[in-house]
Amino acid sequence: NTISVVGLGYIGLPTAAVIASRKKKVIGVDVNQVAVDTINEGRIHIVEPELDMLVHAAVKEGYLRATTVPEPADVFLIAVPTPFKADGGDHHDPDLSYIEAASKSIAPALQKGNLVILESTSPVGTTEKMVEWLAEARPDLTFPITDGECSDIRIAHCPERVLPGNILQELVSNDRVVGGITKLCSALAAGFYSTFVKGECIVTNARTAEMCKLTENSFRDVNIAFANEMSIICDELGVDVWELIKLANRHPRVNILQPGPGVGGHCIAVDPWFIASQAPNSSQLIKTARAVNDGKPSWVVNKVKDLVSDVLLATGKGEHEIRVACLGLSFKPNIDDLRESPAMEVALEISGLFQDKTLVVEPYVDSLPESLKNLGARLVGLSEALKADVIVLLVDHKAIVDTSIEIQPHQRVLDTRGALKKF
Ligand code: SAJ
Repeated sequence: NTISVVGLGYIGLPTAAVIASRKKKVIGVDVNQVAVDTINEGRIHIVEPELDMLVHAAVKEGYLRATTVPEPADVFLIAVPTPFKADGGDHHDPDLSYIEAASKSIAPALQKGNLVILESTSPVGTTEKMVEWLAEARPDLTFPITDGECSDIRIAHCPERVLPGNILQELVSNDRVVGGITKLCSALAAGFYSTFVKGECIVTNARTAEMCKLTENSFRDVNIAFANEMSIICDELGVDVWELIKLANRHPRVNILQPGPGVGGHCIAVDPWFIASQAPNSSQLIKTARAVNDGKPSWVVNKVKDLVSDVLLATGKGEHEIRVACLGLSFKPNIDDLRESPAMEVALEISGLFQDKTLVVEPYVDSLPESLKNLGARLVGLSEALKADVIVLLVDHKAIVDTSIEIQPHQRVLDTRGALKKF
């Protein structure tokens, strides 16, 4: 059995490596020649714990090989991005062009009996569209339409659910929702996953599987928005939101998530829009949650401005003497991914407001992004940052929050994650 994984990014490459580690022949396909070359050298182009060792072993033992041109296989797994349309303005419509391009690229390699599984997070109806794209490209083959009819090609959706930073473990241990175009497609796809997944593979139809993934991430976004809204209300009312949430969560049916400087990453802040874009009038709560979470970075920046004014008043210092320190830049703790990061958004705004006076701590990078450097922000160690007049904790990296910090009377601290040990 040969498995082809199309799209060798954060989902595709770990999936390819895990399957190859089970001594299955895997052909990885990606349009990025550099990624393909890197993988064929047994190295990786993304950051994920333990992935480098797994890929190295799989390539060395001959189970994993990458290419830019799809080749015949028994199972095709499509794991390409589904971003927003660039010209969408405020509409946030999903861009399915990567899925369309991937479908068209595998079409010439398809053979009777193949199973094609879409793993990319997709709006409802995308798997059905994939069937149309494939059928158009291969009129000589039959594709699944309704139950009871046999087709040459079997097609299903099985959304990935892994957490960046813990992908290799979750790929194997998480339950999977498998939605085929027909019952036979579902059963075949579930059978495929059960060869490397220890979690349960639960069968449904393609549209429900698509909606299930969007719902999981929207649920998390709405719950974080509630926590973020509570943090703003508590700040106004003089209540410690962290203590409040701990206490409320002692109720057996309450489980509030944690407030922060906003919601980042490539999924939680994106997927709710896929629902809102298909049902705009009925997605009021989902859209409001997005607005609350997207508004949090500006709230943090305004708090920092207030704290700076406070220091100026209390110390009589001139504005040019003030130093503001941002602790953390990544979109969540203990990873190096700065893309779509609310911490980065806050640090950029602060660096713009306090040019040449902003210090940044980010244990996971060797140098600051150009955008921050251009505003005169400096990458420093934690001990230097802790001497700043205003200290803003943006990411609860272990390396930062494990340090107890001693605050001088003239210093002000904004802990957006409720994680600093102060005394
Ligand atoms: N965040 C909070 N408060 C919290 C939890 C998270 O502010 O209590 C923030 C994080 O700091 C980060 C953002 O939310 O900025 C997203 O982080 P995350 O850890 O919640 O999620 P991701 O984006 O790394 O991964 C999510 C996961 N989805 C769910 O937990 C429902 C993962 O299982 C999905 O596979 C992934 O999205 C995806 O690819 O869709």
